Amino acid sequence: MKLKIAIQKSGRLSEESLRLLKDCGINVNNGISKLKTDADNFPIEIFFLRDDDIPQYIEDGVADIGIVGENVLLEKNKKVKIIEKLGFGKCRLSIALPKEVKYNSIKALNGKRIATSYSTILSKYLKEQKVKAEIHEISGSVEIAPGIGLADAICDLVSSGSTLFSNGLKEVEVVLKSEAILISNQKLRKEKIEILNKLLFRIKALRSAKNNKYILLNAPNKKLDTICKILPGMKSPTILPLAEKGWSSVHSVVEENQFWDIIEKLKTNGAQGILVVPIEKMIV
Ligand code: PRT
Ligand code: ZN
Repeated sequence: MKLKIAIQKSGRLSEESLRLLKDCGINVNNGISKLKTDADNFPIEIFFLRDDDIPQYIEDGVADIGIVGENVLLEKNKKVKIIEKLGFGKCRLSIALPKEVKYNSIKALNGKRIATSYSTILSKYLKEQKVKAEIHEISGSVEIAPGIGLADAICDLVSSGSTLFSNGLKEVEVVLKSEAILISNQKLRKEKIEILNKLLFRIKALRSAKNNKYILLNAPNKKLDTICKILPGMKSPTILPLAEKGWSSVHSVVEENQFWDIIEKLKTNGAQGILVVPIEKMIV
């Protein structure tokens, strides 16, 4: 029994989707030159598809799980289960206007023509915002629509903003924030759920590792109590005596977002020779 995973064949999510599998210790055979492949050390089969097709394949059970942008899933509106946000492929779906057009509030979009490839998401958003605009569905190069007189505004994905900028457009509303997500068929068999859980265990270990750092420092023994209180750690810090009398080495794990606060407190409380090391995998 193998778990079938669908990932994007070639595009912005391809490389990171494959890297995620690799970081989970899965040796993918061949790579994306084929339609599908497998792994020699994990019961998984990998399908390489266009991202737009992935939600449908998963709803139908052709693939069991898949990686797509939330934007694609919401647009396609298929019946699948969202398992996990993956932290890459981050972007936003935004409405943009030619930069010289005045814009005070969303009401300014009433009666306007908006070009987009995301008509489902956009029409839902406009309805919520009580705006009546005309949606012009186009499949690509949305950013040129105002320039050629096809529309007054666009609704498209933005990451750095440079595409908007170089087309003389300004971002005025964020409709959706998106990132790559792991989705699954709603009725996976028990054996497949077991494989999925194994994969999720590994994905979570990677994420914990990314959000945490291993920290080593030296401290005078008389300060150890204070220093241990500053360090949250997984359980409690490890303390090893140094060759120099009266000093110890303290090892612990700190969260990335508390990191600078903790380092400052450690320093003011006598810690020296602080080393911070990335963690590759972390099982809590
Ligand atoms: O061939 P296939 O159909 O599989 O690929 P695709 O061309 O439809 O998708 P692709 O590879 O462009 O994007 C795949 C997914 O990556 C999207 O569904 C998003 O979830 C995510 N993503 C993240 C982005 C961007 N960032 C992004 N910037 N998708 C597209 N863009 C485009 C955007 O459409 C615009 O043209 O990049 C341009 C804007 O980028 P900036 O940096 O200039 O703002
Ligand atoms: Zn696509």
